Amino acid sequence: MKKYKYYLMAIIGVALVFSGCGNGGTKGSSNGALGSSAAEKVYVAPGQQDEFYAFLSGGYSGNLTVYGLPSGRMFKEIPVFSQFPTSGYGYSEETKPMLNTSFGFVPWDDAHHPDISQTNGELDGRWIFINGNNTPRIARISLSTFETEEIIEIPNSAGNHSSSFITENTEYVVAGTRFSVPVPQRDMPINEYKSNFKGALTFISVEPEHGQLDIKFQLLMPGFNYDLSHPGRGDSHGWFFFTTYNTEEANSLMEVNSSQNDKDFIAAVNWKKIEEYVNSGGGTKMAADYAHNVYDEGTHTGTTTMKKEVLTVDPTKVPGAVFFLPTPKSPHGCDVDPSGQYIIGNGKLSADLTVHSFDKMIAAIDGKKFDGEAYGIPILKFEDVLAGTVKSGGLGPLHTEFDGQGNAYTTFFISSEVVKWKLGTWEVVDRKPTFYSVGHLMIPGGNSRKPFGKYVVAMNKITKDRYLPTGPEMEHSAQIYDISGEKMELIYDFPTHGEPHYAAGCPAELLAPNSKKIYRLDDNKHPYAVANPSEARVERNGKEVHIYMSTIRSHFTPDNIEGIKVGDEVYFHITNHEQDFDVPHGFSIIGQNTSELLVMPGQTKTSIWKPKKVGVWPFYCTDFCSALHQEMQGYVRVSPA
Ligand code: CUK
Ligand code: CUA
Repeated sequence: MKKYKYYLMAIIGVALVFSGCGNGGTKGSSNGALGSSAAEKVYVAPGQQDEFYAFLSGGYSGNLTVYGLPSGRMFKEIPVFSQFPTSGYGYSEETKPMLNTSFGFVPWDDAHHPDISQTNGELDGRWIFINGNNTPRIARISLSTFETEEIIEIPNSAGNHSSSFITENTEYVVAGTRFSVPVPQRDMPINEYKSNFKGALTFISVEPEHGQLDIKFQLLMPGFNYDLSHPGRGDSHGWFFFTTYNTEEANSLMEVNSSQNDKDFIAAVNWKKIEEYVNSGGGTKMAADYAHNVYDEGTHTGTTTMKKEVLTVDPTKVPGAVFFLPTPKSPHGCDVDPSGQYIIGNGKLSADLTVHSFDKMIAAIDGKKFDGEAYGIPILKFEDVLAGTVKSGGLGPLHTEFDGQGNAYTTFFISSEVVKWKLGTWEVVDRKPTFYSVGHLMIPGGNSRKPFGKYVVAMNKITKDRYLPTGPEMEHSAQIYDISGEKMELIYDFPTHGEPHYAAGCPAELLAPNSKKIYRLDDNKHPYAVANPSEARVERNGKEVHIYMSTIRSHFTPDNIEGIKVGDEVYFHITNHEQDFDVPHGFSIIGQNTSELLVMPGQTKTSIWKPKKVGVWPFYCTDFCSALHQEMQGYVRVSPA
């Protein structure tokens, strides 16, 4: 309770100190006063392209947005967990299956942490993964097509927060549960949480060639909250680290009851050891329902498979596989430096950052120097694993990234700043305010062995006066700092979409050359595709009507459709026969409640329409595709049933 009071006092104190920033509308004085050199640094001239891609999670928008660095220009929103009318994602028959879960169709989620695939610990630019927090899911997105190719649901999990971080050869994408829950789920009193609930840490294998996901095993841990995670790399490759809070196992009044222990844990998991155990027949199969949704590029169609079983592992059955590292004050971020030597746990309720040493951890394990156990899992001694403490002088540390030059950058939510400090000496070398209340930060490659330490992007939770007012609801705000010098320099603000929690970035040259420009018509294996406009037709099968429709500038074939009756189920299968890059056609029909379709050249997309009224009803192309776009239209005649 004492600590909680201190925390409140700290917040109030900081609010007073920083009240000059933002709350009072002190124009000009608090905005980091940018000069013309900052303008030059972010200016990307018309027709020129950015140096980096930045992928920002959309938070409760459920999607992923793509920006350029240093310009801060937004290029695209990639729909992942949410329906997206702009492209018909989650509305078209081809993409609806991507949003199936064991709870039914769930067309949104809360997407927090993107991570780019790696080879030998360096970004390889093949895929980007992102987690859905709410209805636990992991998505894999192609960085060639920038489309969601796969979504796998995670059973036995709830609040899929310490996800989706990947091992250094993309062997696994890892998902940890925020909420511990009864496993398997069952009807039981909530206040019997303690020692009965479990926290699942899920290791999902990634097939090396095509990236297909498969749950390899779930480690069923004690009922703590597993907040964030990071892979080991270099020397620590083969390990994975997870911050925990609520080691008190409280089930209500969490802000007080889960903050009692002076230290929670970082859980260190030797996944290679568990992999061996599982490969030699270890683990227990458990009944579990979860959806596995795969989008096939050949047919341009998603399919859902419902899975029935998952392999679980009891950590106490694999000696030497799991240890707890005591870490002060409810740690949030769990970040491993590029060498893999340092594991940084940021206690939310602390001013200091705790840095653990991987080598010391191994030495302590080898020497069996334990300080008791929790549910059969050995606890290492804090002093034995501590590499150093960063006396930050900030409040509310959350996340840390690295520049590859021996520096770390940590965000402080309460004191609204990014603090730069040195690995090894633990001294603070610079600090810059953020506007305001920063969550994560991102350096391209900052989550790998080879960061590109030129810029850091701070993602701020509170926007206040940074932009022209748009009413009570503001978009969130990100800021770009030049970190190429000794001191950080704030060079740009840009608004973001949804709530970016984390982001991932990479050099443009890694992705741009491999970016797919067009789907080839010859490769289109969609069952309702037509190879050319002359094959367009209407087929009736009972009450189902299938319209095989072609689009090419500037007409639909067929464009006058008769013989449809009220009560029919009409499928418009639209194939785009354009052969030129970036010439989509759209399709929409009056009264349609399933959004329009956007069909890229070489693709086929399907929309269902259930006519309710007799009449002659227009449809039209929704994407301005040629000078005769407004001529791109047609009619459907609907007769009485
Ligand atoms: S996060 Cu998800 S609550 Cu600090 Cu990674 Cu924002
Ligand atoms: Cu096709 Cu407008």
